[in-house]
Amino acid sequence: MQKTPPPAAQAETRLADYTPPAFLVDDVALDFDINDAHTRVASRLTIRRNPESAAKDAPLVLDGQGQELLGVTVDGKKLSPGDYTLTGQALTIHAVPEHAVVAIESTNDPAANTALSGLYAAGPMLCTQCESEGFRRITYFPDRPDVQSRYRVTIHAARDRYPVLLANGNLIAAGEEDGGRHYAVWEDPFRKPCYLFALVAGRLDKVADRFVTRSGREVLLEIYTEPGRSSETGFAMAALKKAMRWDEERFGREYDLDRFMIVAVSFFNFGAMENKGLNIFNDARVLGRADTATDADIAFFERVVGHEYFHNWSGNRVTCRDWFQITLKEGLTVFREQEFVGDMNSPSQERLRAVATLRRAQFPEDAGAMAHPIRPASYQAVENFYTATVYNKGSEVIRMIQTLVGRDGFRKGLDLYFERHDGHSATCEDFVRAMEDANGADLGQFMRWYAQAGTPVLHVTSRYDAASREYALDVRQSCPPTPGQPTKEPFHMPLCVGLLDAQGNDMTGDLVLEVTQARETFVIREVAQKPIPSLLRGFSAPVRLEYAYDDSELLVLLARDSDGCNRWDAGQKLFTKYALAGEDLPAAFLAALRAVLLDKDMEAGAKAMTLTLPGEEELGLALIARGEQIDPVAVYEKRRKVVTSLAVALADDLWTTYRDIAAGLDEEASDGESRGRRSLKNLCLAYLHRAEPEKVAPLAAAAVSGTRNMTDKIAGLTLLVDGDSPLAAPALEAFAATFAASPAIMDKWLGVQAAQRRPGVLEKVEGLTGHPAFSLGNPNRVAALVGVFAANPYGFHAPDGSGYRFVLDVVERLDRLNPQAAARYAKPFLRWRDFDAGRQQRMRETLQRLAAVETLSVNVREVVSKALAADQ
Ligand code: B3K
Ligand code: ZN
Repeated sequence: MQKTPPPAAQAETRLADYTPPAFLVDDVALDFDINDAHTRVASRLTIRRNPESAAKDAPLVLDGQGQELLGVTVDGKKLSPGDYTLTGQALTIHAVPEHAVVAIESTNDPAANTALSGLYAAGPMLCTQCESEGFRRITYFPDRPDVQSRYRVTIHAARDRYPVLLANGNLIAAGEEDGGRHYAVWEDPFRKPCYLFALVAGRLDKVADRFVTRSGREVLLEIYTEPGRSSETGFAMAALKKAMRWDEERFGREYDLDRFMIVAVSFFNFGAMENKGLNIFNDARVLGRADTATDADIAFFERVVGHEYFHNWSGNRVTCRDWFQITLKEGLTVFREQEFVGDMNSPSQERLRAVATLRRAQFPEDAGAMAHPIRPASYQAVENFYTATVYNKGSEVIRMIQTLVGRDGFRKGLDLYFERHDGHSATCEDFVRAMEDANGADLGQFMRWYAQAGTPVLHVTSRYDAASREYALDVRQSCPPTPGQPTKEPFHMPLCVGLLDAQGNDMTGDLVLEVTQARETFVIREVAQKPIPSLLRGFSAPVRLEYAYDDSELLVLLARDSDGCNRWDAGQKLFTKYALAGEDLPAAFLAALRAVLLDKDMEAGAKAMTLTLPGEEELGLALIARGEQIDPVAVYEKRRKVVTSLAVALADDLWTTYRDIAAGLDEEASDGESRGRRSLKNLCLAYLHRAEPEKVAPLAAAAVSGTRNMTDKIAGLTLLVDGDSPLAAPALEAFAATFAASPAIMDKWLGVQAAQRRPGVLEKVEGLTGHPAFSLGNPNRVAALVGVFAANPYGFHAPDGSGYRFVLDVVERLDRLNPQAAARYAKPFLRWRDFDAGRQQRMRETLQRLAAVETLSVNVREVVSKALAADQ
């Protein structure tokens, strides 16, 4: 028996260095023997040399980490130590024939696997997570997505402890074994890369349903949960059926196995995973009812269930050649998910949400020390690159292609892509080529979106000539430097515009201008009067738009633009301007906001979004765009001042709206429309709390104790805590007493306290790290407390640096358990250069202290070293 040494430090892996695998694996037979102390894995790999590899004599290199190797045979012959080399990273077998059967036995210890990558214990059950590189922690294997194999998986375990045994594909045999044990055999008929492998074993509850595909095949749908939670699966099951139907109707994609399973687990590093036929979900993203989850959680169930289901085509049937191509599946799948959520609810609101998310989460990445294109050129830890850039900006890039080739052309291109690459590993070039070939389009310059980082800026000016009735838009594009990319070439992008007359009537409809040059002029003819331009309609490109609107033009856009995005954005621009100037809102803007609030035709959810100010993150970016530095506490106070001025001015209408909605809203209802109405109701209450805190606090307390609706409870608790009301402590106590046994609900309780915008919040959060509801070993608990704290200017950005030290101490401790999760909390430091001098210094000092820790994981080391790198 050989014990493997720990992994050594890793260098940059580069896209340019890609070479095809030396060996392919056609068939994989895995046998898992689950025992209390460890799991024994016997694997049998049918391999052959890859004809496409130039390395004709290369040895067989199998990735492997965190296991003990028990033995290896090649074609039945046992290898002796001289036949192979074993390191902490790989098993290399020196002489292997063209075709061979390699059999390997190893053991691993799921209970000790705190990294939650590979096979691990998630509370009472065992489950797997393999993307990106977790399969190598289960067995020795060429762990790369361009190796695709057929899998047959046998699982043996004690029946009482592990009555349910699941793996990908179809169940082909099951039965009893001696000693109270049993087994199950699963076979997946589709070739797949190993990152889509999954296994689950445990005592699980189940709900089942069925779906008949458009070609008439019946599919068994199952959702598994920890005991006692199956009554919280209703939204997910409904969403799954809707997603299956929608993908048939919108994109002609049908499900391909007889069974589709979802398992909800309570220890998971992110939202969910699209393993073939066996999706594994973070329970916070799939389980809940109106009395156990908030509306925001519930909205996510449909989104994430759809997203993972859509991966069955965009990701699984056609997968990625290498991990630089993550956006090939993720950008495309986010795009599909957004289209789905829009069609199921409100397309315009979904678009606003997507744009707001991009600005809040992705624009800051583009401005930070790890800015990367949607397809990065290199990485140290690939897990650090599952980012808003790869996902959300990636989705915007797909959307731009749809705008450029049209909706029908996009469908043709997507069909061609699936037809050409089904069953294979593809690249971003393959995707774009299919779009070009199906449409006779030239997307050569467009490919720069895949290679250049940074948020481009469109500087637009306009000229109207009354005599010739011509309107000219002068468009200049630029893109700020990002690490390793001091200069950028111009992007090809669709600029969607409309022209409004002085009253706000649409004069032109949507015009799509194709911007390709650093500077160019577009002339629009037959324009009857000097228009107000509605620029970047639908947010047609992921850029920052600069146009010198005056306030009166923005008020017309806010009141009348037929484009929902620009109506909303006009309000956002005005809010930003007044907030940063530290001014009260002028009467005309308040009147426009009142009109929105009272509009009879506008959906409540859209009203809530229009009446919500840009967040602190976005206001900070607006300061950077002006060449200033950020004092996050000052930004928060400025934002708060505008909130208060709105609340005071519109108090009567806010009360009326609040009462009207409260009177008619069913506390059990969580459909899209009810969620929108509830969000407007609670927004009104939050505003009113600024204007009349004494009047609102009792209402907030009543919501915490008097309703069963979790959204309202949390909204109430948030107001009490934020206002430091005397009612806060008893409400927190009562809440904790009621929900102590529900960790997912207690996460919200932790989060409310970590979000308190008041000096001294750190002390509370430090205290809560000792509360039984908190645990460093569970990513959801850490996100609820530390993640929320890291976004709180009063805590994280406390001027004495105490917030920075707290977060990096957590990073250091968490890194020893779970490097992927730890790296996430180092990322807020990537933008230390954007803050005022005092904060810059403290952030840098804290980073340097962490950099001195020798045992850092590759994941955290990459973030820290890139944050401190000099080439910015
Ligand atoms: N593909 C997974 C994400 C994997 C993250 C690995 N660190 C879930 C998703 O995007 O659908
Ligand atoms: Zn995904």
